Amino acid sequence: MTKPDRLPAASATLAQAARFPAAPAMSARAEHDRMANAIRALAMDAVEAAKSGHPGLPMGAADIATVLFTRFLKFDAADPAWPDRDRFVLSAGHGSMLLYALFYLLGYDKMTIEEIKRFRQIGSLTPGHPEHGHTPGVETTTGPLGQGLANAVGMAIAERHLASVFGGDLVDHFTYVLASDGDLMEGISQEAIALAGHLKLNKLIVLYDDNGISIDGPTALTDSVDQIERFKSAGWAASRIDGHDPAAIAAALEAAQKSAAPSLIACRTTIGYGAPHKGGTEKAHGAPLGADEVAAARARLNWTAPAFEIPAAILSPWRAAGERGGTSRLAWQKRLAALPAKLRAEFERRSRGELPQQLGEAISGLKQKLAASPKDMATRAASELALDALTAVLPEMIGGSADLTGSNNTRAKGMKILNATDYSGTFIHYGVREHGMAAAMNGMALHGGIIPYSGTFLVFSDYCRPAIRLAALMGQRVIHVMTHDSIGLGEDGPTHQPVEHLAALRAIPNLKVFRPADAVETAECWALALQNRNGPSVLALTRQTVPQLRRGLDARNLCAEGAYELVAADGAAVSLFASGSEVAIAVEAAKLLAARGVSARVVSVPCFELLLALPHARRAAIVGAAKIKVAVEAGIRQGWDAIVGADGGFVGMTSFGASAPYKELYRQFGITAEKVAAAAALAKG
Ligand SMILES: Cc1ncc(C[n+]2csc(CCOP(=O)(O)OP(=O)(O)O)c2C)c(N)n1
Repeated sequence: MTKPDRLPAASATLAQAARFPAAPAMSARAEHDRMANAIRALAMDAVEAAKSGHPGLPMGAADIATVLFTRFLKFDAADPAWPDRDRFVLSAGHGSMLLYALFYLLGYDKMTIEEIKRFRQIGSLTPGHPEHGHTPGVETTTGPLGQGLANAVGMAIAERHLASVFGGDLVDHFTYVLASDGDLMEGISQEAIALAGHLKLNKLIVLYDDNGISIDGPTALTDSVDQIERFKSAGWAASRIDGHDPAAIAAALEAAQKSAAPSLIACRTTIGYGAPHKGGTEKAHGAPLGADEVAAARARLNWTAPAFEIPAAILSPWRAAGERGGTSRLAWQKRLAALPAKLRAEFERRSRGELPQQLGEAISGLKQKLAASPKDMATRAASELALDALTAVLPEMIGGSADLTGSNNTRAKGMKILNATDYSGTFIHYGVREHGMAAAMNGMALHGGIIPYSGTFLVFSDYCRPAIRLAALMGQRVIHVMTHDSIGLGEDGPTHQPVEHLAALRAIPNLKVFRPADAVETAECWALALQNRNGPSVLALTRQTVPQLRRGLDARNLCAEGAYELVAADGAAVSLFASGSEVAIAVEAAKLLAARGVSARVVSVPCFELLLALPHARRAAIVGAAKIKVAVEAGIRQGWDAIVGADGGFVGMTSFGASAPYKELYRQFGITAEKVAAAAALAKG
């Protein structure tokens, strides 16, 4: 059954007749064609004006988008952030003009025709690829192919989970994706579809723009995968239709909405549909069509309006479609208002991404326990302790691991598994799918109502990196627990021992990399990661036991400034800086130096980004005035110069590690208190 908010465009048009100039009577098909051609015209015009961009996808997918947005998608142009809207992810972000044209036609407030004319220009709402947080209505930043599809899996997980927690009256929406050949060629797509099929995310509907063309030419050059069979084998419902036939598109969408499995609709389309010479070829993919071809396409499409002009008779049904969901939204708001006050407040708190008050108590309770009975333990184990306390008061935390649960210590006490038979769980076994996990987490965070955290080895941050980068770009709170953070993992050897990873992660703007030294710092870093609302965090944690260095109780979060003096020394001649497991080595080195009559202080540096963001004077005070500075970290030096200076000493790694018990490795690679003391003696003051 068609839901009330999924009225055919023609009926919606009637409802709006009073507000827009009357449209001449025309058949539903003719109206559909004209509406779809409006997308095509805007895409051609904007790309032409920008002298760059991708007209092919918007022109090819215009029919799909028209049917979806005018008849199926639950949304309200007046409130692009309405929590229970259907999500639409344009995974093939190069086709951004499809979204911008839709937003303009549907009447999204900020998307004026001026913005369309400024496609790809500085400060416009129409950047080259869709950017979440920049353009209202863009659900996720896309461009790196495959990511959007995997984000959508996370959104669909979030929807099922929140529906099971808050009920279908409050959370009940579909997640739609438009994916291209490139999206489906990327490896991440396999992780994403396998996970979605396994979790039976039946409200996830992927429309595949099956045009058989990519940049180098026909996809037959490189690909012979049967996508229908591929998706079916992953547990999806999959069908193929003519992507230019509105009736077929609608029928497939109706079937997909009723499916018990996620759905793939492979829509056979012609890239650059309407362009008589370049359409159907790679020439329509990523360059302006050129004045002659645009003129020929206008003629072919029977589009007579001047550039950037949409006739009122065509704009009218589009604008009506933009308002179609208004009633649904109001009804939803009423249902929200009618909820018991406590439940409503909790839903609203979670939707806003606000942390509960109990967070502070949970962290201070843990710190009190650790002060009362100090514990030497691996920081991964300390993280589990923290998670036991945190997940008890933050039900929005959804944890997981990429098949390393026991090693990452990410499943806290009492956490139920989220699976296809029970979406109310809060722990996800992602399988050996680090990239898919990281991208799905982005989707959960973007959906709202959830704080996702993961688990894998730090060395596999490389497998997550493209998604972490996008989380940073989008300012999303996702938290990656990455254990086995150095040669300290020992016998697994150099394949598993991160060396360059801390530096590589610290290079990503807006990502916070925490490397706590002991159980107390781990609790503090967890609090900071949760409070880091506008960006992702990585917690780099040890496999091996480290001593509890913070013995007294300090109510303040000493990690909040990124670094602090752990061991003071009167008139220190030397400052030793270290992170994580090497802080204890620095403390031992300070003792050696003291025994030799050299006064040395120790600064623990759990987070570069927080330290380097401090006002200069504060940072200088923490770094201190000692002439000799030495840093120690079981990774490469890169990045430390910002703290110790180019002339400062450094004890760490300059090569890959090796396979051996970890204490031997520290000796072998010279990361010892003795070497740190020696480096202090050598360092220039
Ligand atoms: C991860 C990644 N690799 C490469 C690119 C560059 N790129 C943009 S579009 C595209 C492929 C285009 O083919 P398709 O996905 O079929 O899109 P269509 O030509 O149908 O628009 C490529 C390789 C990218 N955006 N992301």
